[in-house]
Amino acid sequence: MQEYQRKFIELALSKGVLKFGSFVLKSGRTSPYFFNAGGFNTGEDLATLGSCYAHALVDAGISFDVLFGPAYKGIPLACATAMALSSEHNRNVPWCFNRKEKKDHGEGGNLVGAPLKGDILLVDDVITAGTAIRESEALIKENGAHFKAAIIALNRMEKGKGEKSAIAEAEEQIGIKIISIVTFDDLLKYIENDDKLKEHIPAMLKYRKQYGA
Ligand code: OMP
Repeated sequence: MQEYQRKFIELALSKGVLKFGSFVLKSGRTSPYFFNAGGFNTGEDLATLGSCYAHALVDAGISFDVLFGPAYKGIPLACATAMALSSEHNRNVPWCFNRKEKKDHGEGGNLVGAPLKGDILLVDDVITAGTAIRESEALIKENGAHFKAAIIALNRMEKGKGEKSAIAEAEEQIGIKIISIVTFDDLLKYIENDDKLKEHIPAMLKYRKQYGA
């Protein structure tokens, strides 16, 4: 595991973003863990988070023209990533976001920031069934841009509608590459080496057996 991945998991645990217990997901599955990105709620959290997204992006070696943060949760994530790419990797990339409600005065439209043009990289927190990402796909297409890739914080590595992972299904159907800061397996590796968290391993393994892809 890379240093930024360890740092990310530690921040998520210390902020209660990553919790163990019993949680009903949007899919109806009952999961032994939950990731709530909204808990990264201070300036320092956001700076660390942006740095982790930027590291993962640079590691993946993906080229793109514009970072896109889908409303609402993706907005601070794309902003923090753009700032970290500039301050830590000397890459000054344009970024933009959408608003959910259309504005008919002032500058109009539902996009704010840089023009949504060229190869788009979407920044978001989690993809489970891929519902949210498909809405962004439509918006990107409407604007004549090319949806190239997405980066998320956590890849839960779960089955989608069939036997393949939801991520693989979304990658195939939308024709994009999806990368993540950490995966379910990274998380498992981390908790295996943590005396306090070890107790959650059986439930995590059981869940992976049932829903893992
Ligand atoms: P999709 O739009 O189906 O891809 O699901 C993404 C959503 O799952 C997120 O926006 C959350 O509402 C929710 N979610 C989490 O945020 N964290 C998790 O660990 C699991 C879920 C989930 O419900 O699957």
